[in-house]
Amino acid sequence: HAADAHRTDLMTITRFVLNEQSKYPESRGDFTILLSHIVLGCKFVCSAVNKAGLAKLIGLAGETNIQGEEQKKLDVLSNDVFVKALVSSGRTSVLVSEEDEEATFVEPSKRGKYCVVFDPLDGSSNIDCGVSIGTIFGIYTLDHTNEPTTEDVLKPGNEMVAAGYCMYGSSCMLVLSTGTGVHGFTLDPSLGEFILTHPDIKIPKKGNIYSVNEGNAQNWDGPTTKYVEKCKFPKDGSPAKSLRYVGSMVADVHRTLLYGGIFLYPADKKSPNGKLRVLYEVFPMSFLMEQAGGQAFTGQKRALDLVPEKIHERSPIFLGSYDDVEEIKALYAEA
Ligand code: AHM
Ligand code: MG
Repeated sequence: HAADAHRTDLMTITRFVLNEQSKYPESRGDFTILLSHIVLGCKFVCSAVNKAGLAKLIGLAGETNIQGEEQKKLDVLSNDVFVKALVSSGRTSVLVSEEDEEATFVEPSKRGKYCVVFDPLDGSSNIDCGVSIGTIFGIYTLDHTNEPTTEDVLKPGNEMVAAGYCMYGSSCMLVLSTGTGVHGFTLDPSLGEFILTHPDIKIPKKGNIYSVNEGNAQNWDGPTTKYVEKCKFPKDGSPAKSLRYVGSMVADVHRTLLYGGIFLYPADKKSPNGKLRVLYEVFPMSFLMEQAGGQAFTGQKRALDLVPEKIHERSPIFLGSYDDVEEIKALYAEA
């Protein structure tokens, strides 16, 4: 039976990536090794998040991170685990983490051909109440043998070779794209393996959910204000959209990917570049959205065409179903 084959012929994430790589005869398995270290980090964070209440891991570590926010213990722990896992993979040269002001340059003996940008634990305001949080990552290749610099990651998102996120929610899910569609893997805790459960995710062409922090509405610009007004009071006879906003980018984007709709973190008068960071929030999510058939727009251009000048740069972002993003693009075009 098909169902039985499913239960006994397990497509783990490693097997999946090895299959993909075998299409490239020159590949030596470096990416698979890198990914297995990212997966290890995700499993560790998943287990730490699940134990957080019990183990009293929750609480302030007494430090603030570079964005001036209070840093929770789990953030520090997750960052340490990812940095160490990535360095020890022997496949990375430059790391950029939301939690570290400066990029990490891997010592020469441990260097490899990839650069990884990541937010080890995004959605920190949700940690203390047990709401879904996640890890976001993007991967570039190093295209030279000179001393690595931040220039190696200050590249447009369309040059990423892979991107993904892991959501620590009601189940632990890793969603990955290596540029050949988007695939979702669910952690089977009894096996400790991510199993392919959502092959080739395609976002619905149009959705009926919008997701935004409406508390910022008084500071929005014209096009964003008009768009949200349209969601609530459509004039063309279509039904009003539902509002869903977790405040955890991974959870809000994951829902958008599966159910369709649009996620917005626009510019506002107080934050002219929005809140979300280009390298490790906007780019990976935009990469996934495009790979799933959706779009990602900054208010000015295709998000993946941005060229960041600083590693912690921010950008407004509108991403989701193709038709829904098309509408916001039209509003910006006529503004
Ligand atoms: P963080 O990196 O401090 O966790 O902030 C990022 C989070 C995103 O997960 C989420 O989309 C956004 O901040 C929510 O921001 P706001 O509370 O302003 O709506
Ligand atoms: Mg974060």
